[in-house]
Amino acid sequence: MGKLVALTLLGVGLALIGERLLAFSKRMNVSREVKPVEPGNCHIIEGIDNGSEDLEILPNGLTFISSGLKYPGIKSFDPNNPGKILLMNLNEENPTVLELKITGSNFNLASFNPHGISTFRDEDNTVYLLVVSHPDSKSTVELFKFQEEDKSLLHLKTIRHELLPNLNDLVAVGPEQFYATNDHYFVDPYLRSWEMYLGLAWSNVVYYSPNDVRVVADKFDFANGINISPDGKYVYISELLAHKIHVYEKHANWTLTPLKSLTFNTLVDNISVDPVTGDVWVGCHPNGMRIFFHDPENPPASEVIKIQNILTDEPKVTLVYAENGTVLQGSTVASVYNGKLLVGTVFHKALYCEL
Ligand SMILES: *[C@@H]1O[C@H](CO)[C@@H](O)[C@H](O)[C@H]1NC(C)=O
Ligand SMILES: *[C@@H]1O[C@H](CO)[C@@H](O)[C@H](O)[C@H]1NC(C)=O
Ligand SMILES: *[C@@H]1O[C@H](CO)[C@@H](O)[C@H](O)[C@H]1NC(C)=O
Ligand SMILES: CC(=O)N[C@H]1CO[C@H](CO)[C@@H](O)[C@@H]1O
Ligand SMILES: CC(=O)N[C@H]1CO[C@H](CO)[C@@H](O)[C@@H]1O
Repeated sequence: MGKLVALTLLGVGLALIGERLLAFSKRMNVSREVKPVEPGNCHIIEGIDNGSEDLEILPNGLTFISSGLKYPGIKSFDPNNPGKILLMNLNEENPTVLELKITGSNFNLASFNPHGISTFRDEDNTVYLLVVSHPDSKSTVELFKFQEEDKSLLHLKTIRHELLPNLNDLVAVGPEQFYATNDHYFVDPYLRSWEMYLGLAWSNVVYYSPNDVRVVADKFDFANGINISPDGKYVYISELLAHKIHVYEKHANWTLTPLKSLTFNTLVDNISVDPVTGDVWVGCHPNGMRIFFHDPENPPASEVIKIQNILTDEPKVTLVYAENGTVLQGSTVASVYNGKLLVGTVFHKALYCEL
């Protein structure tokens, strides 16, 4: 009898693991090939080889790019140097990149590991840059003031909180106020891998301000990019391994209520919103396995989608760029300014296109 129970339990256990592994390959979308699509004149931007994980374009065309991410399980071509914030001016005819100097007495540059970024502009036009960083595998939000005169970032503050253990991206709603995604629940690298394999969907979104911090949305299968509509009324969240973009309504008390979700045939990563049209641009991974398990012979492809009229009953989805990884590996983010498109990647190069 005991043996029968043990065998039954073993069978059930194996079936469950089999089911989870099958589900894992679907969540990773392991077998889709990519047919090339190009919007027009595209070229690789010189001076970016080691990632352009997140980028944000200011209304005046100045662009911040985070580069050099080191993240568990993800490739880095430059594992021994700290990350950087790069600056580009999209009004230039052939925009070039420049590394921003970082100043501030309490900031440890050697462990700077920038990930998601967001800007906030106050009434005096001061530009604050908020950067998710992973010093020593931890999660912080670093607050900087952008000083355009000498192209530098003055470090003002490091924000840490127990509700911000595994940060990925953030969207600023004030200099010291933001919504942020935690892409995992477990901090321990071993447990976090199992969390991903099993699809526990314990990742969440947190609202942060100096005197009020709370979880405002949860149960995501890897909450990734986050952004806000130009009128500030809606928050968009990408759920990477569920292939979904969620639209939430934002209330005056900062709570979020779910409005709708769109499902895609690709892993949706970082989100940017066109400040003029409200269109949503998403950097995507058609094959998640190639992002998490890098093989130079089979590099991860890149895809960019544009979503128009996301709030209506019939949003229009366009595949704007697709490439199998020969040119651009692992696109994470895409953003537009004045007929120009920038596409960033987790650990590879960055692309500039004239639309
Ligand atoms: C990327 O990293 C490699 C390895 O450290 C380095 O040789 C190269 O100069 C870096 N490229 C850029 C543009 O920073
Ligand atoms: C926040 O505002 C919404 C909409 O007005 C309301 O439904 C909700 O109960 C409020 N929540 C809290 C915690 O105050
Ligand atoms: C990617 O596409 C290029 C050009 O279309 C082709 O030459 C190359 O073989 C493809 N690579 C892979 C890995 O499919
Ligand atoms: C800002 C942001 O969401 N960055 C994410 C972009 O995509 C990569 C790959 O999934 C993530 O690791 C980043 O966190
Ligand atoms: C090949 C594959 O598994 N494709 C799936 C990717 O994800 C979308 C959305 O969940 C599915 O519709 C595809 O079948």
